[in-house]
Amino acid sequence: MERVDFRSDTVTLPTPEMRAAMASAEVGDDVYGEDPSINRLQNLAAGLLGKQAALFVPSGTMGNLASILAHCQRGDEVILGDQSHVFINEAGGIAAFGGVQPHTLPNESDGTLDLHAIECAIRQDDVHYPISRLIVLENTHNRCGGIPLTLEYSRAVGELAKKHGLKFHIDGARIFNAAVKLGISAADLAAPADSVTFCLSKGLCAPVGSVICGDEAFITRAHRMRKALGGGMRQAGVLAAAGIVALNSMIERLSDDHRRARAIADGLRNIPGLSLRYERPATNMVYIDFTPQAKMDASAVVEAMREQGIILRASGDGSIRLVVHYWIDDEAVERLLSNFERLLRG
Ligand code: TLP
Repeated sequence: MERVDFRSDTVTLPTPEMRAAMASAEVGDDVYGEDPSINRLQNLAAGLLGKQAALFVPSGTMGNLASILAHCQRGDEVILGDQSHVFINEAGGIAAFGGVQPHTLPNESDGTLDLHAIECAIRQDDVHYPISRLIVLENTHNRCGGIPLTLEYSRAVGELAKKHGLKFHIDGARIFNAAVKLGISAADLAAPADSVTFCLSKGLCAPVGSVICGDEAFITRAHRMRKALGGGMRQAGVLAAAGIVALNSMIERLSDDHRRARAIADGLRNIPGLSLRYERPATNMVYIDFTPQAKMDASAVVEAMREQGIILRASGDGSIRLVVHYWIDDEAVERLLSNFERLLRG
């Protein structure tokens, strides 16, 4: 029985084309800046995101951390969403390693932060207060259903940041999902921000790595932070080679993942005991809650599905997030739906 894994798009395995590129990648010592594949990936990424420069890092978490450390000093404050990955899922790194204080605002259900609330959160120049230095947004927003933040909203935040002399970073782990969904370029979406991190190892299928993009001076500082965090790698061109394939051939097809996520939502909508947290998935994620009338709860469903080779994960709050990616085809969607029907209706 073929195993299909809906836990995350982080589970994606490299494609055969990526494996071939990795096997034949030209490499050198990247700490000396001498890895031709990494240099090629960084140039390609900077061009796609419309920024002056880029830096390859081992993970999205390190990308966000190195970026925030490059923007902030100890004691500075960063304004970000209370549902953001940086705040919830990055082990408190900005506080632990940077002495940076998170100032959280409630994420609206569409992943945005209220503009007026951001403005009110910016500290006055007073010795009692930390210095407001940075705004961080997430696009697409993972915990808000994988929703893309619009260009208009990103521009409004960019203008607000400028007006108050703050920096603006986008955790764009899935910024290409957002760009494909909105039908605009990732460069347009990134333009209002000073820096953006995006991941190669999620929907784009590369085995390892993320890229930070920004202007030359920012990337120089982020480079130093990456070294301090132990993220200076040597012949990592074998990884960058897969990333180049990802950027050249895996972006446009993300719309297939979005179509399949919608098909999953359509199939689950009328199953008794389930409720969709977001009626129409915008990108590649479907969040489902279980009502008290459900025949089984989330963890029982996860166990029963595993016996059928369908790998899911229940969250602590009793919901399940289903994530669609390159290795989920139409047949996998059908299998998932028929098993939900069997378990909860049958
Ligand atoms: N997200 C993972 C888990 O950590 C929750 C997932 O399965 O979705 N920003 C965003 C918005 C992310 O969703 C993630 C990973 C990251 C950053 C971190 O990327 P990695 O895992 O490469 O450190």
